[in-house]
Amino acid sequence: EASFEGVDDVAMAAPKPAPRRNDSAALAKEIAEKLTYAIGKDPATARRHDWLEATTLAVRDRIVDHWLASNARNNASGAKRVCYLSMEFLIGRLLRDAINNLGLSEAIRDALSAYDVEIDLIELLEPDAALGNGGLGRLAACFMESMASTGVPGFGYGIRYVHGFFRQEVVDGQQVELPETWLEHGNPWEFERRERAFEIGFGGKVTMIEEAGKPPRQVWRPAERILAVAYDTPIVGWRGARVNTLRLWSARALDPILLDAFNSGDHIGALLEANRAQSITQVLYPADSHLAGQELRLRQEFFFSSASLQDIIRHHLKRHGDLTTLPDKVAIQLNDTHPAVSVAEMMRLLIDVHAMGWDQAWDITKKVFSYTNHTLLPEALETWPVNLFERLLPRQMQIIYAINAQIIREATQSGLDGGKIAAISLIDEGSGRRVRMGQLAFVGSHAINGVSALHTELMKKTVFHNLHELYPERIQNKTNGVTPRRWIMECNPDLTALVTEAIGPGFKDDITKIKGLDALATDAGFRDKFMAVKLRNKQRLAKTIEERLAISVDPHAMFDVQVKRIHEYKRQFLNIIEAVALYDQIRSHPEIAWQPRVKIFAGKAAPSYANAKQIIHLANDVARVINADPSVQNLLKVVFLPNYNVSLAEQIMPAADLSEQISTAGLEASGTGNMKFAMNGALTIGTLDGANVEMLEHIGEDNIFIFGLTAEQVAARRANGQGGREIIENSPILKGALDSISHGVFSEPGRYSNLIDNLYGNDWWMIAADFEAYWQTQRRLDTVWQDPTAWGTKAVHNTARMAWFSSDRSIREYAKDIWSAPTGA
Ligand code: Z16
Repeated sequence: EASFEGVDDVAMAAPKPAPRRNDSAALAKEIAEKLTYAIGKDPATARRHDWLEATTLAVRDRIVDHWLASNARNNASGAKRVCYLSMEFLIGRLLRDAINNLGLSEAIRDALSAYDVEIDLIELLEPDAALGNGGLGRLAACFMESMASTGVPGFGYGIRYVHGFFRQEVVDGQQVELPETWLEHGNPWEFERRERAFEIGFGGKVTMIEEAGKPPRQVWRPAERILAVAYDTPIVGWRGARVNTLRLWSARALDPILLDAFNSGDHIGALLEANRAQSITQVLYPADSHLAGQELRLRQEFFFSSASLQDIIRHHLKRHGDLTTLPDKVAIQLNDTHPAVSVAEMMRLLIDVHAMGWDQAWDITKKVFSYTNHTLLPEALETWPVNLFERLLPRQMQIIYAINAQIIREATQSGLDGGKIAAISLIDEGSGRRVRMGQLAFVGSHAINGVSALHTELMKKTVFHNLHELYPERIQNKTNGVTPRRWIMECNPDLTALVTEAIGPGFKDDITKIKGLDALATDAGFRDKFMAVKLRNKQRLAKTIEERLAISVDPHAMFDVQVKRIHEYKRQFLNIIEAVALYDQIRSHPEIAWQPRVKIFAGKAAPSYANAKQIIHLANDVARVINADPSVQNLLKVVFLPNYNVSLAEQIMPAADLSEQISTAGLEASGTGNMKFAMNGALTIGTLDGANVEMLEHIGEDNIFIFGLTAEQVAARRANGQGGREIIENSPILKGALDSISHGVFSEPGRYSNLIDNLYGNDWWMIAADFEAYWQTQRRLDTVWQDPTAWGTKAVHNTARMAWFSSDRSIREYAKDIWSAPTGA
């Protein structure tokens, strides 16, 4: 080991940093010093980028003070740590988050204005850290912030992708993917820990070693070894009270250049080896709720799992000397099955490396791990071919077989019949032998959770039906949440100021106090101010739409928004069909009091998901035609905003009037965008799916617009294989809309025949089945929109009643029910 230790090893007696002054004059001086001595510029020649970097470094110094103090406190108290293993952390920008949580917003604004620099402009230059696909990755980011805010000693572990989620452009109406390069200008938030590095093996053989006087043991000799190097990013909690660590692993060749090969003249061969190693952490797989299936993906999963576990074990041995106490000191949360190989790798480390017996190792493993499931979609459940697994991870494969044998024994003893035993097996013998990662994560964990009440109940009935019967106490629910710091305070400063003026600042420390707004929903003065904030946010979004797409939209129209990954089950197609139907109806019934709407879409399709790409194409085709038609000019516009990401979401959420959460019931595990919209005062039109069900309970049925088939009805209809033809033929509005799409009103005829044929055929996603209910509910919303008092009252109730969906609440539940970890409050 190198001489310099990482921050988590700071001695208990770390020197107290000199208290820093946080007034604007002191900050102005420090920023200027950073500009001069860290960047080498003076204020006269500095570009905006230089100011961003100087400001970031001045803020970062304050974070580091708190960080070292938090780590020293962790070490002194020996409190249980929570390690959150996630293949994705969809963080977005960090500067505003850090400034807000440190309470420096005003001081930094004033400090920079002394140099004529606007913080609002320079912070836009920070690239998004887009190390995730969507909901799952953003949930991990919200959880990191909430752990720091609620006083949980949390450690995020993941992958430092050089290229995050791809950048999306729309060319001729179609998605084009471009590489994302967030590290291009360096990353001031990360600290490379060169000394914190572990070897990760792949391939090779397992041999049995027998030494005199010792029990025989298995030794894995990998054919290939790669180094995992840690990069740490501090995560600041509310009021800077605690700063936790996000540790991301980067792959490096063990020998950067194979000297033998290099010296013997094979320069290229020597460098190829290094490239091969580094390729593991080059790029994020852009598939959400869909199995990637490539060997490189399995390598990524094992790479970061093994590095994280080795780090956790190293730390524990150093502090506590003995691995039998591991479950008292560490909880490891598996964010989906992506890190599920950790169960087998933990067993290998305990047994092969640390000489523990099987039973004790298995007991410790189950106590340490817990697993969150995020989807029931069969196409998203991870399985790996046994022969691939065996070739890449031969020892882990042996261990999985041994775990399987033990589970099958337990199942047999408990009297489960043969069919049920096949269903719980870790090996799927059906379509070529495959390892089922969900089963592995389940049996290796003491707690398994779903992410909304409905989803958890469906887990018990479907994917984990038989394992639930065998271990009925293991499954529990932990409904998702989102951090109110980023998703109210930072993204909606005008709303934050208004709420502060109305009920005082207490909600910033305790979001449940925002309930105080409920009484003001019927106060005309407050409601007007609330809707005035909404209008200003809409004006800002209208400006962005104008700048990016040259489409002018009226900020007084209803902003009807669906932003999320593009997926058939999320049913953007249903929304587009409704737009087309509305377009037809407005033109054929000009006498009706149609309410002006702007339908806003954004989201990325997985590059290999043809139907999702078609949906993007259709949205853009429909937008082009409708926006150019003078006969509906003031009543309907359709907008597809390219490159949806966290930063764009921060602009969109506060500017929405209507939030579209219209997935086929039973298929959206939770949703989290639904929560962000409602907190910012949008009304929801949605199905009884995921967390919408619980939002209905909290917000009340007068303030949310629920429609469509229930999960049970969807399952029944699917079982009947009814299809959509009869429904379409009996619904002139739906039929008319589908005909306009087919007959070439928006494109050459036939471009979308595949999408349309699917509706007539099996209507798998229940678009035809739910259309009428959706259409009627939209028209009900038109009526409410006509009455600003009614709409405003409901909007205020939404903001007032969403506090339960704070990720602070989720984290406190995990800490209490799953991790047995301390929270500060
Ligand atoms: C993902 O974002 C989600 C599920 C999944 O299997 C894979 C990915 Cl990348 C989402 C769910 O679709 C969504 O309902 C949920 O709110 C989110 O995970 C967080 O739990």
